[in-house]
Amino acid sequence: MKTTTLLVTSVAAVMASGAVADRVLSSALFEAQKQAEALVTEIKSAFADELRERTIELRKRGQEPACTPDKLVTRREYGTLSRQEKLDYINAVKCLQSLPARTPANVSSGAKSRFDDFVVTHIQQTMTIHYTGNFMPWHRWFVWSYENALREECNYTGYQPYWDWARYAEAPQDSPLFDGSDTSLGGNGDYIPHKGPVISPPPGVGGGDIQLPAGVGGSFVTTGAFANMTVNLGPVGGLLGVEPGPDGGLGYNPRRLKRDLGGAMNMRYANWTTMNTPDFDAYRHVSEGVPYTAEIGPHGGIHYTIGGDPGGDLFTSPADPAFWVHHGQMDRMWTYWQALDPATRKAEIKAGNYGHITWANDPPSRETSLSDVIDMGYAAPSITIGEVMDTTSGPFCYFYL
Ligand SMILES: *[C@@H]1O[C@H](CO)[C@@H](O)[C@H](O)[C@H]1NC(C)=O
Ligand SMILES: *[C@@H]1O[C@H](CO)[C@@H](O)[C@H](O)[C@H]1NC(C)=O
Ligand SMILES: *[C@@H]1O[C@H](CO)[C@@H](O)[C@H](O)[C@H]1NC(C)=O
Ligand SMILES: *[C@@H]1O[C@H](CO)[C@@H](O)[C@H](O)[C@H]1NC(C)=O
Ligand SMILES: [Cu+2]
Repeated sequence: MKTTTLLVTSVAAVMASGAVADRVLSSALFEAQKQAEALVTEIKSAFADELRERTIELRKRGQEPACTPDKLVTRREYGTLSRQEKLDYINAVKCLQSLPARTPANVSSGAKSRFDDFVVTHIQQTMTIHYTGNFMPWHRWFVWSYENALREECNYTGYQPYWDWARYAEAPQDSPLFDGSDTSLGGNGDYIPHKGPVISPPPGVGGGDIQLPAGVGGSFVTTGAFANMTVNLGPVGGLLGVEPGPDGGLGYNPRRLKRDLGGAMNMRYANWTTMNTPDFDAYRHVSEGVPYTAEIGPHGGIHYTIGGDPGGDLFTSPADPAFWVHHGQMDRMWTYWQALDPATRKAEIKAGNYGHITWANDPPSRETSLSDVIDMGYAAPSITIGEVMDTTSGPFCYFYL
């Protein structure tokens, strides 16, 4: 993997040119993206070798592995799907939004659909699944469970697509994901003059208010496949000036989807620097930044790039269909980073102050363990962290193109 290490360094070097004048920024970004793609090619080939060797090794010992190269499925970038594949995905999400909720009304009276079951699970656990040791595995299982519901309950035959942030960083609103066409996941919000969001710590969490850059939308999504979509749950909090909905956000609060996509936030936070980190602690701190400082990493940066309501709400964000392609990319990054050193990184969960069961270890708590349960509530079955560390074993057999 020596060549890969070299390449990672040069990707970071090109990315570091983000401070140059706007005029040349485009070509620097283009170069960075090209180098990132070269890195991905190397990771994929190393990954394929590893899976093939592991399969041969296990068969020699008389075992038949559940995940073999011929059974491996791939998740793809949304923009690379065919028109029909995009429509199939959109229709499956709409199907999930039309199936009845499994969450009892006395748990969440706002949960009206199977789609909402996932939102409830996220709202209820927000404070114990972010800046905690379970963050990456929890969201991996969350996205897989959603993909599985689309397939099992809505006859979707594809796989969860992802959003390659850096690919469209200058204008995500014009990307195939959000361009407002009938194959987009809904367009940007209609433009209204506005200031960017101010993120504000939830009760009990340290840090101050942070002003973020504005996007070029801000109001209702009125175009594309999710035009005028109804959001049932939330808001809960995280943004200054947002009042919680009924029952702390779990009550019924129908309103129209808003977004505030734009290049400013995306350009500031979307890059591949995570690939260059030596251990999970460093990876997590680059990916998620430090809460309630301006360094919110690509994870937070892209959540606020979607912005609006519920996209800008830390708790309710999965109620925007864009959440799922963002977290697809989050999982893709982690999967690639793991593939750079599989033996260590598929076993690694220690992450300094982000490796505990409380938000940034505040208040201090024990370290997260591989045997800890990932609880999906009414959305899907639960599992342990140890079972989801590898996308090619346990319940999984997938990789990213
Ligand atoms: C909701 O109602 C069911 C019975 O309908 C009951 O078993 C359950 O304990 C209730 N849950 C809550 C959170 O009140
Ligand atoms: C999925 O396909 C099965 C078998 O054809 C059918 O019975 C079911 O209604 C379909 N489900 C949905 C949500 O379309
Ligand atoms: C969405 O709502 C807007 C404003 O009310 C309306 O002009 C538009 O036709 C609606 N679009 C769809 C697809 O319903
Ligand atoms: C990548 O983005 C992060 C914010 O997400 C930023 O702190 C970092 O400096 C960027 N790295 C490069 C090399 O531009
Ligand atoms: Cu989350």
